[in-house]
Amino acid sequence: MTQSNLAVKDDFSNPEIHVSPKDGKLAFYHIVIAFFAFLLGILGGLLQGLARGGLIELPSWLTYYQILTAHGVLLALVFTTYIIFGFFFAGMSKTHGPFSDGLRKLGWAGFWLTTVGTVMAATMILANEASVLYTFYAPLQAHYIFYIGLVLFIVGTWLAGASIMAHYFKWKKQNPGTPTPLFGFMATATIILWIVAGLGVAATVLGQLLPWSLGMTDEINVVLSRTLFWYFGHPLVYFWIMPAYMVWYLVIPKVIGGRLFSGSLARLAFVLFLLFSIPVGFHHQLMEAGITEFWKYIQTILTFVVVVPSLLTAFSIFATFEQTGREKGGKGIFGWLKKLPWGDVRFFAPFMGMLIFIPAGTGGLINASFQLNAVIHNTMWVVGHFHITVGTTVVLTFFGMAFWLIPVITGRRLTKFMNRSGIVTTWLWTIGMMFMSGAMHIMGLYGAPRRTAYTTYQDHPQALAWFEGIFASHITVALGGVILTAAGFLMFYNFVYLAWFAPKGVTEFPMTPDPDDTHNTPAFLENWKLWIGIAIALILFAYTIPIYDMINNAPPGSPTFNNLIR
Ligand code: HAS
Ligand code: CU
Repeated sequence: MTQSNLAVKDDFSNPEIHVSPKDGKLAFYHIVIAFFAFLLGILGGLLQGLARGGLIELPSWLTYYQILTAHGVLLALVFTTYIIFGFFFAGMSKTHGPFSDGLRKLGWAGFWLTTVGTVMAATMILANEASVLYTFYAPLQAHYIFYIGLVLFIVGTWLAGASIMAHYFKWKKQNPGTPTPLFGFMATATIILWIVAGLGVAATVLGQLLPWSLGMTDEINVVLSRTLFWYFGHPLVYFWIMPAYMVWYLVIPKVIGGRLFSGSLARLAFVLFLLFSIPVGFHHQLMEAGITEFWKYIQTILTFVVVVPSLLTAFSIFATFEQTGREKGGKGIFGWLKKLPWGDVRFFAPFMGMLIFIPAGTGGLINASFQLNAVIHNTMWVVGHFHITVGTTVVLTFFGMAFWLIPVITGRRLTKFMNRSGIVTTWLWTIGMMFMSGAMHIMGLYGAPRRTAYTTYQDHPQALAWFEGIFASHITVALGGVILTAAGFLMFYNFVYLAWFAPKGVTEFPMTPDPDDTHNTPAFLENWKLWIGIAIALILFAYTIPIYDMINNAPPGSPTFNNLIR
């Protein structure tokens, strides 16, 4: 960083301690892959929205399920994972100092392994040899290269995760008796969650799907493979939301010129996520045979427990907003709201994400309620639910983050023009999602199934109605999809500009200092052995007997069913 760069000032610059350039490079590579996956992913979304609404016909060499798989894998798995690790590497470098050469190399090894896995899986999807959707449910079968790709992807993220955790624990060892920086604490909780969850994918892929796709077995235990998938699949959604919460807890207070309400509460929330996010996968299988109602009931209760840390988060962030707004002179019940920096994309995009998470999280509570799950399971409602949770709350938070993180690591400036472009992107994304996800929710209540290509079910009146409503039809979904695609293109442009074309300079890495209550943080919150132990105990409690039953009382296995691909 040169003196002349430091002299360039605008609203967002702040010559503070920076991410070390070598760590920044590792973070940057992650973010580049994330946004290219994003671009391809949204193109898939557009095609599939138009095709499902009957507005276009796909060419014979491209199938609906192939695009659906590409869309889900590229956005839900690739975009999220890469941007999260990019954020973690940069944030750890900023808050815990530069990585040692050894640990950085481990991070790179993880990056390359994950990338090789991604390329293998993506190639098979493009070749129409793996149109198994992002949940890769058996008995749909993919090419064995797809499964090997998945394993490499997971193991690669474990290596990257190990590098981050080792960096954190090194700090902890060097500073005995001191509470660790919140960023490292939260990143570590998220990574432990991810590693423990990934064991489920490793188990089903290595123990079931891979041997089966290699022809070593003819049949597969479907309920077992789905259970192992959801053992991973639910913590997966927390792996997405926890880094978004990290932005809310650690970045937003700084951006709005305030301080975090409470550090201990934030730590407690993350410990609760670690404990209760995993033993809850059955809430995705409430309508499935082969799991007794008792175990569904237990996991449903645990699901309602894992809502608590999200409510703690809502409280903390709301309190931070009010505290800051009042400190800045906001009066009356809501006067403090006016003091928030509405014109700053670093705040505005995540804020829209938070706002939408209120109905989105409420939808989650509906899903988790057994009787209501019977109404919405396997309908478009669920697709609506995940487009406003991960597709809006998480994605808008990551958009907001990109506007400072990318220029920080590329040594550029976030300009006012880019800030405005970000605000427009946020509005477009939100409006597109209102149409699309709103229509999906309503159509789901009218019985429109998910995971289906264009069909009118032989012109059945009920199915035809799904194409007619003004506010709730496949046409509305497609319209929302077009607006979303426009927003997505704009975001990709923002990314390219911030990465390679913005003026050189210094952009602030907004990171709130650990709050005043940090020295009062109860020491047991830092006791990782205790939390990992309890997490494992809860998992064993919730899963041992049902999995034992699935294996020992298994019905005949299912033969391969692949008519989606052909
Ligand atoms: Fe979910 C299905 C239950 C949260 C993602 N979910 C899915 C699927 C995905 C997904 C991808 O029980 C589909 C998987 C598939 O392909 O089949 N979900 C829940 C519950 C929660 C929940 C109970 N989901 C999420 C999050 C996701 C996500 C987060 C991604 C990031 N979900 C389900 C169930 C299913 C399901 C069933 C299966 C359905 C089926 O049958 O297939 C809870 O964690 C939600 C708790 C959150 C809240 C909201 C708190 C509000 C906050 C915002 C505060 C706002 C502020 C601003 C501070 C209760 C934190 C205020 C300021 C102002 C000025 C107003
Ligand atoms: Cu879930």
